[in-house]
Amino acid sequence: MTQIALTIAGVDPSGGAGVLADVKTFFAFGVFPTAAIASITFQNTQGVFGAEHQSAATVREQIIPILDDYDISAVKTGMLPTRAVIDEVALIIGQRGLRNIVVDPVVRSTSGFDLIDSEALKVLIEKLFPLSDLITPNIPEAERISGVAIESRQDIRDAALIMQGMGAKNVLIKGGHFGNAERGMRNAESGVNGRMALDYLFLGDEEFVLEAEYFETSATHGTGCTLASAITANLALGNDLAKSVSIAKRFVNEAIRTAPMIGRGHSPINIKPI
Ligand code: PXL
Repeated sequence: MTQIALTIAGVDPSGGAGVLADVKTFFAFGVFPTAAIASITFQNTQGVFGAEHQSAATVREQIIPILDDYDISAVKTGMLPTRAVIDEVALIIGQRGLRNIVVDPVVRSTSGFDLIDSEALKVLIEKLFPLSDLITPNIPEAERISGVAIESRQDIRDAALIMQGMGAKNVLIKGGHFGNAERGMRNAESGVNGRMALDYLFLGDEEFVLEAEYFETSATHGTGCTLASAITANLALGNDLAKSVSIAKRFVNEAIRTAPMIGRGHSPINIKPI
């Protein structure tokens, strides 16, 4: 039986991140993709130059006909730019009893463009965290949301606990941002092998560390979106959370390894059928 997933996120017209990455990823796993656009961004591999946000009404008008017609097995949210859009998405998820909800708490692009205002981030935490099955912050997002300056493995644990206290049942903190000049030192401090790409999964009070080979590369555009949508696709297929995260991590790792190296900035990754 065909499984159908929905992404509610921003569009990156250059194809690296956002809805295009999500749709490619759903397709790659054999899940039928549907998408509601929360914002149209203006960007390429070198940066984000602006955005035109959708209203709560236009987001609703995209989603409701999909839900009235299809049985949606899993939902990913990405860039939800305003309080009004977040309120609307939370309302729809609650009213329609949508399940398998993966919330990627997108805050800022790699190039430093704010994809959400700070008032909206508060509402995202209040309204969407309790509805989520998994949230997938990277380290800067986890720091911003939890208020913990993450320097060590214990800081990651503390940040996850705080986010669980905010209503997120399960938390995946992506360790890729340890991959800067300080990485070796910071990871050495935290007793972690500096040459691995590590993600930290907190399922209720259980903690797992996921390991993959670390690639020293600039091809990282869209990794967060792709990971979250790969998890969503696997939940749609009926896999449990731990298995979905593990398959998704392998998928993104391979996509980074085989990135097409296009564009003059951070190349998109190679999202391809498995
Ligand atoms: O990776 C964060 C992100 C999410 N969604 C959209 C984006 C970006 C980063 O640029 O453009 C639409």
